[in-house]
Amino acid sequence: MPAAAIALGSNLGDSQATIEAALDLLDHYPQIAVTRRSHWYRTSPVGPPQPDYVNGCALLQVGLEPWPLMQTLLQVEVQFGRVRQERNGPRTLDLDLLLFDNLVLETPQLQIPHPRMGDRAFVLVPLAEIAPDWVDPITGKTIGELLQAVDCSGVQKL
Ligand code: PH2
Ligand code: MG
Ligand code: MG
Repeated sequence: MPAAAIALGSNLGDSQATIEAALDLLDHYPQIAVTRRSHWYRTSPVGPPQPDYVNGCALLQVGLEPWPLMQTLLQVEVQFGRVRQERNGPRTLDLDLLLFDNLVLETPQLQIPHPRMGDRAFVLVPLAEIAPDWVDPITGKTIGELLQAVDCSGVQKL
């Protein structure tokens, strides 16, 4: 079964409870198994001024193609009250598909690896905890190597 890596984030409501409940819900889908979870981190917001985020990452084994998996993630966001407003603005739940095996996918609806993964410490710190040796198929670097190039000062373990 293919492996996928996802990022979870929230900065509205009870963020930690939301991302934990979202992972539990994903694990109950018959085609999805959550195999690893990172710790949760409090992170400084990137983008417009807004509350701090709680962020983390998880690894999944999936019996779904990338686009159906992405649609499932979007459905779960909506179930947890996600309303799409300002770009990069506050949200109750954000589920981003980061990696899918060693696939590179460039479509208008979905890009894999996630295009901003490599410069976001709030993604790389938790991802390096659970998948330090996963090779980014674009740069050929491991997640651990990508992490060394970013400033992690805004990311604190909860
Ligand atoms: N997500 C964004 C924009 N900015 N900042 C932090 N700290 N964490 C996030 O998850 C985040 C963000 C858009 O998805
Ligand atoms: Mg995001
Ligand atoms: Mg998103």
